[in-house]
Amino acid sequence: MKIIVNGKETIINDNAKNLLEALKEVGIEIPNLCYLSETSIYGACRMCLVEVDNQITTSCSIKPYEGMNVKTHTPEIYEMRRGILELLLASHNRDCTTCERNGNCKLQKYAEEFGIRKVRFDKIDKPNIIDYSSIIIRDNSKCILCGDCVRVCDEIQSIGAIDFAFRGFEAQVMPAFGEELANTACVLCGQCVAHCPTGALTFRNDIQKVYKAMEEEKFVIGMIAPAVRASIQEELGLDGDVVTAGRIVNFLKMIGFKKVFDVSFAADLVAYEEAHEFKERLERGEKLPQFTSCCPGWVKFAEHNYPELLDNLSSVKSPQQALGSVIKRIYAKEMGIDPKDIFLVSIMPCTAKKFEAEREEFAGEVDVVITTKELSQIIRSSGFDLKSIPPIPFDRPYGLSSQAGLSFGKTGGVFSSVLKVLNDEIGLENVETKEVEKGIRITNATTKDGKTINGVVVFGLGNVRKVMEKLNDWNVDIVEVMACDYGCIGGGGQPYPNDTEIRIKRAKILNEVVGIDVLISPTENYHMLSLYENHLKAPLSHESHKLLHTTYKN
Ligand code: HC1
Ligand code: SF4
Repeated sequence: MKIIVNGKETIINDNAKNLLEALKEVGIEIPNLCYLSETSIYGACRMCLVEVDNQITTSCSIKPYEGMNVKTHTPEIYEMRRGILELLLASHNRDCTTCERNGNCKLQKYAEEFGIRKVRFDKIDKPNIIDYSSIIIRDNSKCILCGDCVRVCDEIQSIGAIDFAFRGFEAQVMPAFGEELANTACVLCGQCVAHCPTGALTFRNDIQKVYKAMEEEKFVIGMIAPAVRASIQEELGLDGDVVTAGRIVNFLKMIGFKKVFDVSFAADLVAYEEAHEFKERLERGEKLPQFTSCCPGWVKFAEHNYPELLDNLSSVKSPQQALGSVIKRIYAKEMGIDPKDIFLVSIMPCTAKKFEAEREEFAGEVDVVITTKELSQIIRSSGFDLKSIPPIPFDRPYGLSSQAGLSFGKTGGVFSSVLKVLNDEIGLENVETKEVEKGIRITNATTKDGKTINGVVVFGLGNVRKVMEKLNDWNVDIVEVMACDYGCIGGGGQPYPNDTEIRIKRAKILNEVVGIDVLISPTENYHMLSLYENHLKAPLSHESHKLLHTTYKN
């Protein structure tokens, strides 16, 4: 479609959702604070004002039409945007230097870009009440009422843990009845944090615990999740290939970590164990469909919403907890170290992993979880230039992984790894996948002896509710659930921005990283097989149950 943009004929995408997106595609980024491509349009911030056929209107809420005459940056619009920013800043806690979002806050960025040095309006101090009840921290004095968190939590995650309360100057975002977040159905997915444009929603920063452990001369071990290597370069200016992980391994060693292992190793282990669990359930015809259980946001969601299905969750621990268990109970013994002297630092893209490590079922396995963002803070504050640190391999034996293990970091990775193991062990034919809608995929396969397996891969907890309605119709045997859109690469602990566009880019990077690995299937991971030979005996053995399995209670 042809439109006029700032006096120039411009061809835009006919299918663009709105003018704001159409303009972005032709290289004009319209400022906005409340627009999310994934949710309904709210139109609250008014920053995306443009002039269309001589009328000022919001570009997020108007559909492009043939021949429309658009002006994006007139002096009038510029002044209006400045005015909006000043009004927002007048009622905003401007303690920027000590804010978790210092340096990557959208409001701060616009204040700089629009050259705002003085706010004309009187300062309105909002009550500075901070909710520290969970790992997701809410500070209403930094909230600009854009509603991004409310829409993500409700429309994408179908949880509605937070909403608007009160009116006018009193308006706030909070859980119902002023409850603390810890007492709500929040699953700690961090998607509200990922989409908050300011520091109103952040997550607990645990960096100091790492330094304290080093100071106390603990045997500090790091383990890096698959998805971290697809995003850390966004903050560090690196290329984002597999070398990134090797440089991080070397960096962590240089600052005092004794060993650095790969969570993808444990992903192989989990896929292997989970495939055997599924095979057994299939043979017995019980506890089907089997749901994956590596995503702690999903596990918490199931506990709140589908307690009757908890037995259907795979009893295999997540790779984070499985590796924690192996390190504290097997590695410590082999190395002659008291497990109490080991301090295990898990580096994750996910905020809910902090919660998972603190669940009482997993006590003592992982000592602290830091996110990709926190790792980047450690690297940046150290002054090291990661580009000049040569990559070194992960430590053995828990540093070897297959393509399958690495692919856990994005949607579909766990399911395809389980399929790979099943294919190696019982043989699969006619594997076909189709996308039902964004976030829901169905795969059908047949075993060599003629049994059909129907699998579903789903991301986004709102989509999970839809799948639950279809379990019988689709005759589902196995389901992979990831709470965050596109899987762990979109986790709440990933760098900002953390939107669909960047998640698709991360998935591509992870694919490239995965492609470099020479081992294809978990069954080829010889260090994992040695772990069975020397300690676990066999999948689902008594030993592996003790170390690798758990139960989830309502
Ligand atoms: Fe994930 Fe997992 S894939 S849950 O996203 O199963 O966080 O990356 O580490 O435990 O391996 C996260 C990623 C991660 C676990 C694995
Ligand atoms: Fe909602 Fe997830 Fe934020 Fe909790 S962490 S409030 S569930 S979006």
